[in-house]
Amino acid sequence: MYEKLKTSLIGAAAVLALAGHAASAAEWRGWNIHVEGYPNTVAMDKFAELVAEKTGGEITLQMFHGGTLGNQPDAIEQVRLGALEIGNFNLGPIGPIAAEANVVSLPFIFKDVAHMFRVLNGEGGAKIAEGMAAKGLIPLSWYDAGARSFYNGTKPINAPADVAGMKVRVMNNDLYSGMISELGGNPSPMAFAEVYQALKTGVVDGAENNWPSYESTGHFEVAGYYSLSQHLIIPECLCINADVYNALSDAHKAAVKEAAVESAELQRELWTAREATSRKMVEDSGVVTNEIADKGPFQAAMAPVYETYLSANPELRPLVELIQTTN
Ligand code: GTR
Repeated sequence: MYEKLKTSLIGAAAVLALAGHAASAAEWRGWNIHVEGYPNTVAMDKFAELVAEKTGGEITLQMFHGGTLGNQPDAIEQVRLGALEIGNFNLGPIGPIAAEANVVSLPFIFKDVAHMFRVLNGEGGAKIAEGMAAKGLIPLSWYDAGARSFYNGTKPINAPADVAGMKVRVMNNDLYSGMISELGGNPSPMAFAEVYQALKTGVVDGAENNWPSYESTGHFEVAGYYSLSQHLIIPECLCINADVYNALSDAHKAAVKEAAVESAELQRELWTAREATSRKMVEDSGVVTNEIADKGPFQAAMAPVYETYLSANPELRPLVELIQTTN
């Protein structure tokens, strides 16, 4: 009897000690897909530094860059489930989980990056954040990911007919597969890390991304025609597991939020500079860039993509309209 009591007391003490430890010092792990020196990588490291500083070391974050903890769709699940606490995610692969967040993946929905940030900073952003939070992911701040354009290894793209018959890699999201199909191409959803090899060996003919990712991945070496379609302007989040965030004290919540906002400010500054240097770098190395004089036919071809999204989510029509009417 006494022995039993002693054992359970020791057990209880251990539990209390562990709980005390967890409350006084949390160690988080964060996921990022990008390489060293990429704006997001630098900004996530800054976030980690600021979190430690602003919480007096009570919360520390170890960042894992370069997608070493797995591909993006898997990492999103890990953060939702709490196996990881933090991630820098593109909203593209979040869309299939949270329909509100998928609105940003409708091709040509944003006029430009400034329009996207005006939406995110208003009612539209609140609605998107709410949809994500309901799925276990809280966006603490928004990162810039510029505009995505098509690239391939054979020719400049000027009209949808140039995409016809092309096998094009897309991120995992049916809206992107629909987008390529409507242009007459064959969509090939694939993880980011596999795209270089797929382009090189001809498993796909082309892909689409912003200047910094086109450059940092080396895709420009194996797909030398970059055509400025700018069909997608997708924001990224600095996201946290909802339960982890909701369990924080008010002071820690504020510290983490502030750190995320400062990290995003840095990311956007670095992003603007990197877009220019990446473009210059690839053009200097021989990439052929072309503007698309008339994007109208690309936009017109997207009507069925919008219809599919809206018929699956009729309650989100006001959100689409809000974005389209935001100046
Ligand atoms: C990049 C983005 C990554 C990832 C990648 C992709 O621009 O920053 O998070 O989404 O594109 O195409 O998979």
